[in-house]
Amino acid sequence: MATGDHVDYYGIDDLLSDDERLARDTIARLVDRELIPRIGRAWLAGEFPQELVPALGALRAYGANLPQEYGCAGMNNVAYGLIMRELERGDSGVRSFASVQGGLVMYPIYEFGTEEQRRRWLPAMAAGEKLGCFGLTEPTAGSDPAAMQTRARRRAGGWVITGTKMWITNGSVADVALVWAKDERDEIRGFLVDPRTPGFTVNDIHTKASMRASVTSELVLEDVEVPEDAVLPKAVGLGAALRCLTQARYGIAWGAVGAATACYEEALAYARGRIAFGRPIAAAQIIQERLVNMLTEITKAQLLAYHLGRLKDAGTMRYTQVSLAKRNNVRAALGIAREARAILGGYGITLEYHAMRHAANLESVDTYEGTYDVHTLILGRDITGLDAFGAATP
Ligand code: TGC
Ligand code: FAD
Repeated sequence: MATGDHVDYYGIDDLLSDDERLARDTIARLVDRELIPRIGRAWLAGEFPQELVPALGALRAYGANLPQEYGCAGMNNVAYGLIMRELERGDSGVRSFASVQGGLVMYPIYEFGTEEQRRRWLPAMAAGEKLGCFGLTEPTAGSDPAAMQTRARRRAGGWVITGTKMWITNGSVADVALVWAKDERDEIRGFLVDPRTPGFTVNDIHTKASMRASVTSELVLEDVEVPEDAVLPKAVGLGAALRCLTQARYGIAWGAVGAATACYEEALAYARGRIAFGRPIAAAQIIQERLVNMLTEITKAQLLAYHLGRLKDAGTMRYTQVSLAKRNNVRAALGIAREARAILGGYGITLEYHAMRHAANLESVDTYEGTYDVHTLILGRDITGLDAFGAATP
């Protein structure tokens, strides 16, 4: 299916450039042919569809909004968002993989790294030849990353890092881990760590009932020695880590629209064909109301993502605006996935259909990259000027 055929009640397609449509349709074709037919089985088996990694690299889908001089696609942020949307129409785990690779590892290398670090990593990561993970969260510090306990101590010629990172997407497939740690002055800094370094252990988390087609790991660092050139020189302070999150959250705001689209379209098609009480269930007022509510939420989410993209391309986007879109679009998609599951009746709980898988995945998306509550408090602080997070409340 060409993606121009997907739900677009307000004609947002007309606002896109040819290049943006091309980026969208190229990824959409891959998702339709290579991902959707096999994702249910991979998800059930708890397998990340690794075979897509080089294909997405060949299409320059990783870090697609970074410059061409580093082997990236050099697209604008709307095109990048459309790529995230199409990937998540397939599966949130696959979008997650690409978000982490591009938004959480390539972006900080580009933004905070040396020219040598950029040249070493970005072309290979854009091609999918090298993979990255981003270690910020810890077992006892998720919403409040400033409370991290991982430490980096200076030694002659480099640093020694000790700590544990939890829930790390791409952990065991990564060639490089961006690990955030506090230095001796309690300053948070970012380090590019080779997972093969002695003292670095990766344990995959196998008990997930969500994001099953994504690799999620614990990273344990016990006196891991890294050279001086492992540090990202401009990644200093919590603000640097949070700037990376803004990139990934931006992609999630778009991605959630993809998952919601898949669920809505599946439910609409099913409702038209499913006969109950002698007529299609789509003829029932309650089903129509549900579908209309889903369509309305998708349309609102599409408009938020689209305009956020234009703001980002204009260089005026604020991170609080990203919070609003991430919070709204993910929660809306979660509601749409649950409604779609209900319209599908008993069939809706199987993996032959997609709604249940999307709903289960979206539980993670609602939590990671700042929970719904955390984004409420970020926005609450922005509009009231009062901090409701914790002890620092004035
Ligand atoms: P706070 O005072 O708010 O911030 C410190 C400095 O950073 C600035 N800032 C940001 N800058 C850019 N983007 C953002 N999103 C920013 N948020 C804050 C802020 O202006 C400040 O600058 P300055 O110059 O005044 O120093 O620090 P806080 O400790 O009060 O932070 C609280 C809070 C809740 C905002 C923050 O810690 C937070 O966002 N918590 C949620 C943690 C989170 O989202 N973790 C995600 C881990 S990665 C992940 O989940 C990957 S999932 C896979 C995938 O992405 O697909
Ligand atoms: P907590 O912070 O303990 O929150 C628990 C609950 O308390 C939540 O409902 C939260 O909203 C609420 N809460 C917390 N503080 C407040 C407050 N002040 N007021 C009101 N309510 C509050 N992290 C990475 O660093 N890299 C990754 O690649 C990564 N990938 C992930 C992949 C998956 C599948 C998942 C599930 C998580 C991933 N994470 C990753 C971690 C994710 O970012 C965290 O789970 C998230 O930030 C929440 O932290 P937490 O789990 O510690 O929950």
